[in-house]
Amino acid sequence: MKEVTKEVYLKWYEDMLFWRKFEDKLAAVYIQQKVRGFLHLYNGQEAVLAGSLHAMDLSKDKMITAYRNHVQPIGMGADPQRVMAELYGKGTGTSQGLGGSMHIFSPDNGFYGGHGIVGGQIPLGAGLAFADKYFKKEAVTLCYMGDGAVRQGSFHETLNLATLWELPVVFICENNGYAMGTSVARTASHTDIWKLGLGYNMPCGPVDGMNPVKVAEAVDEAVQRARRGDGPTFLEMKTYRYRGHSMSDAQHYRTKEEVEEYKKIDPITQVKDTILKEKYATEDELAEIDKRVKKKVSECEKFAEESPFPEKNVMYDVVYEQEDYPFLPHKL
Ligand SMILES: Cc1ncc(C[n+]2csc(CCOP(=O)(O)OP(=O)(O)O)c2C)c(N)n1
Ligand SMILES: [Mg+2]
Repeated sequence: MKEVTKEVYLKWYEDMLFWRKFEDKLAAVYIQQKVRGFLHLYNGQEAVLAGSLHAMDLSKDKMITAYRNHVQPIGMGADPQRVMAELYGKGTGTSQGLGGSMHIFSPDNGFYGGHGIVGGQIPLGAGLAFADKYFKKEAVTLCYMGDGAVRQGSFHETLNLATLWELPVVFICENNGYAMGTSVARTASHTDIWKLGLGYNMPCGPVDGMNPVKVAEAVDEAVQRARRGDGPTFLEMKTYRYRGHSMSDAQHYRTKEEVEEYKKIDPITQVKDTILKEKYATEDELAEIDKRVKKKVSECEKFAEESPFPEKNVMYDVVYEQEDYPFLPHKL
């Protein structure tokens, strides 16, 4: 694995803080009804993304996930201003404002969404990996899902074919404890989700999803296995989301104390503690990063606010690949 240097720690700190603050801003503007529809935030789960990115080759590897999907494309290299504009439904957004929260897409950066159907992205992730294998691209797809999604048939059908065809894919379950308001313990007779890989003869295991180093190590091993042609891996990242399922969740299914317990092992705090302990930076230098992050988030907000809404005709132009579809005059 690439060494986890001082620079990596500082990047992790800045990236994770930016993702957290970017989403805090989204929560604030959602309440002002500037962002509409559903909004599922990733706060608490950032180490899974930071560690994964460390193990990926961003020049060719791909990522696909569910609807908790705002910061992944940013991590993959998409312009955060355009991601925020997408959430505002503005014409400058990554999908010209027509996708919105659950459907961020940026294939130029290897990010393939953004899927609202629970488990819907799992066969698609295997499909991306199938194409890369078929065209001998030596690329690996990282396919993320929640703990609720592993109860879907699509998960089991996909794992079966992925091992049979030795596809270059890493399946990553982000077990944040709940599927909406339903705890993992209420959906199966055992809570070791990683063991589902055993039934498909797939290398699998649990990972501390609050620690980016642990995530990077596990994902690196899985990515290398996939890249050398030895097939898929299934990883269960033990993580936690601090906010509700979506913005309209009263969270009656858990206690405030439980949330506070997890905040004690917060990924950003863990990385900050290491930086200070190892003297990679001083408190003052970290404060400078905090200031830079705040400014970047404000710039995203300003860009989204000031961008125009898309022209109405755009909705006809972006749905179909075939340029003359649907054949009838359709412009407004
Ligand atoms: C096929 C399908 N069934 C139900 C829903 C409604 N739904 C949206 S999110 C969700 C929970 C999924 O939980 P999990 O997979 O753990 O992901 P998390 O939200 O925790 O990231 C459900 C049931 C849906 N979107 N799609
Ligand atoms: Mg969940």
